[in-house]
Amino acid sequence: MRKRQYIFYILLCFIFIGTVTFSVMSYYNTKSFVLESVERETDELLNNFTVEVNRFARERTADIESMADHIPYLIDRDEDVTAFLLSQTENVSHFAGLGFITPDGEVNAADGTRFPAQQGKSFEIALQGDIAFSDVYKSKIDPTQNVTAISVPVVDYDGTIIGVASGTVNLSNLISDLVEESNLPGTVFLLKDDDVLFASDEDISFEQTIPNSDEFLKKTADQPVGSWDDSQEKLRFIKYGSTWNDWVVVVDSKENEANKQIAQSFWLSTVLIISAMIITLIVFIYFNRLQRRERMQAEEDLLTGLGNRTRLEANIAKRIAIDPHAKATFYFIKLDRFTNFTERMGYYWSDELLFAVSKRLESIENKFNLYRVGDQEFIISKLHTSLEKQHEYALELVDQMAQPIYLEKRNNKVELTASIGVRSAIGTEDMNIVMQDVIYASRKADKQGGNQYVYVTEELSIESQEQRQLARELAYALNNEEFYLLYQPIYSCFHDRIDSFEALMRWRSPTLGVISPVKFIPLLEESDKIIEVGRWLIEHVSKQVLIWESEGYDNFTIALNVSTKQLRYDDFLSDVKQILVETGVNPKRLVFEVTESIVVQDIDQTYKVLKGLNELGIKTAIDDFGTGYSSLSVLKNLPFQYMKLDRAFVMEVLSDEGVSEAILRGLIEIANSLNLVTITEGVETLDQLKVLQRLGTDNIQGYYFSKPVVPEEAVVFLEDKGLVRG
Ligand code: G
Ligand code: G
Ligand code: MN
Repeated sequence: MRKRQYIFYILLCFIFIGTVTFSVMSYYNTKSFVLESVERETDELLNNFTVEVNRFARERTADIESMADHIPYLIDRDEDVTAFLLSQTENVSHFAGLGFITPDGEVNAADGTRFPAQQGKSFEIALQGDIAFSDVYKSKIDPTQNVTAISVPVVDYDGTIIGVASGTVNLSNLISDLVEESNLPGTVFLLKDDDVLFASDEDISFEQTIPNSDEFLKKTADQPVGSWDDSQEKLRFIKYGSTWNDWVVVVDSKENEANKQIAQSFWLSTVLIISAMIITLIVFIYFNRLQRRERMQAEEDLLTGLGNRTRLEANIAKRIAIDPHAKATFYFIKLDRFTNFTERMGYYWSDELLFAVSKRLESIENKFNLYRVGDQEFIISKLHTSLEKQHEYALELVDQMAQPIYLEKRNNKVELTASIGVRSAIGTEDMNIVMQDVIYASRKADKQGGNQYVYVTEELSIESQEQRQLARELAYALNNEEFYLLYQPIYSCFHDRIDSFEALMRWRSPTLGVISPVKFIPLLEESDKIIEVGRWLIEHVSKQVLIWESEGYDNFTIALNVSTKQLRYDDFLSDVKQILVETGVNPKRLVFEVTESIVVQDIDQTYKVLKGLNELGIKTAIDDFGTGYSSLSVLKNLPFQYMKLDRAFVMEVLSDEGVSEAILRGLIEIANSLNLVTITEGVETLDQLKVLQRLGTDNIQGYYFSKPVVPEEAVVFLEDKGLVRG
């Protein structure tokens, strides 16, 4: 479960990271690809421009040179030169103007006009025999044009220079044409000596494009070809190149169409990442919900839909995490005798009933505070209220649970009650102990008859813990041989001597000391250990009989106590039979005592067992008679041979003005008429003894003769005769 969860989250993370990485990479790839191609295009463009400019200049220079070759033939007649120039103008349309400059500096233009040469310096150079290129100037013929003059010396046959052939060219026009052809995205500038002579877009000035133009110009002067880094904008290339006669072409790719591609890629990546995020989030939420639902189901009781113990623990843990000192009160509700109902009605109807009970509880308490923690066990966990309110609430619960429950499908009412344990606790307390305490309290309420609540006080909590410790230690007592028996002598009035004993169990715990059976017998019964311990007891007593017999005593019996659980145990009789066979003890030496309060619970069953014991030769006694709630008919219907009169009557026989005496007399009379031998318990003084003797009891047991003692001490009593005289 945990592992699966981790794998899932890791996978989800991988997918998410993968998608994001892919998107980012794809964006950067596209970007660098686009940038590269834009740069390449810009480079190509620049290259084209410079190559074209250079070619153009070469061709025009060649044009002028061939003109210069011709002129000596025509030189004698001015008109012929002018006509030739005119014809050349028509031939080579690339010139803004053509002319022949005489050595004295007069320009004979193709259109027949004459004027002094404007570009004296280049004229001078040409007159010296070199080809010269002028600065840029405004054309005389068409002042809107900025032109450059190409001057070539005209050499006569004899080698003398007779003038200069000159043509003016407009590079701006050339670049402008090229720009139109190239579909340039961006701007092209043509610079010559600090001047911007051409811009492909009139709306964009050179200063706008390159703010620090001085630096730029310096760079172009140092380095004929290069790029200008404008760090402000990454998606832009500014490249420049120098051409013929120090013209500089600048290409700015700012408006490149390809930039859109980058933007597109950017958006695509963004959309991808956002989608991945949303999908991851949705999957995550979905999975989380699924898990929560799974967890909720695992924390829910199928039958009632209430939370189960797991949820209770989780909720307690949550509450403690928020506030370790938070106080809460727990009400542990156990339905009384519910197993009886299940046995009688079967699982179907007991489920129906449990469901109805859960609905009843929901009518009292918010569902979130309600848990079903066992078959017929519920817990209400409430925030702490005053002690008074807790008691009020517990009482209300008892009341509500005692209201008959109507089962619609069956159309009948079921009478139910509950035993409730209540305890409040703060978060820092050990919840295990808290739960054990409320369960203990509920069981106590059950033992006290059910249909009530028991509040866990500090003392009760200690008692509950002691009981648990006792139970833990008791589990090993039998194997560790910590049980032993004491024997209390019983005096026979008729024989005037001790002729029987009652075997009484003791437990010596290594940690807790000697413990009374009043404390540990109920615990043994709860854990069913009483069956095993009971077998041990019968066996042990049988062996004691054999020992005493082997020592020569043959005038005694030993009584032992049989508990409810033992008596109800299916194999009880066969166990007893087996012990008789194995030890070979004479059953006539044994008396089994059964306390009055338990024989009434299931008379038929008790009858069978008692009868069975008698058939084996074992006598039976009804113990503690007179204080239980049995009716006298029990005596009529059950096969007893002895009646043990409860200690309570003897205790008050001298102090309650004859009441106890009257009851004892009556009981002894009944026993006599039913042929039951009487044993009166609890005689501690001679005065008590005398009253009992007068009343005619058959046997007497009590401290007057002896407390329960070890077998070696007990057996000595068999030798004494004439214990009581007078
Ligand atoms: O000996 P003492 O007074 O502590 O005995 C207390 C109670 O424990 C008595 O009611 C007695 O019947 C019961 N008891 C003592 N020994 C045994 C025993 O071996 N088996 C059962 N079932 N009860 C015993
Ligand atoms: O329930 P049952 O009868 O088994 O109980 C017997 C118990 O009564 C024994 O544990 C024994 O210790 C106790 N007992 C026997 N005689 C006397 C007596 O004279 N006084 C008191 N207080 N207890 C006695
Ligand atoms: Mn007894």
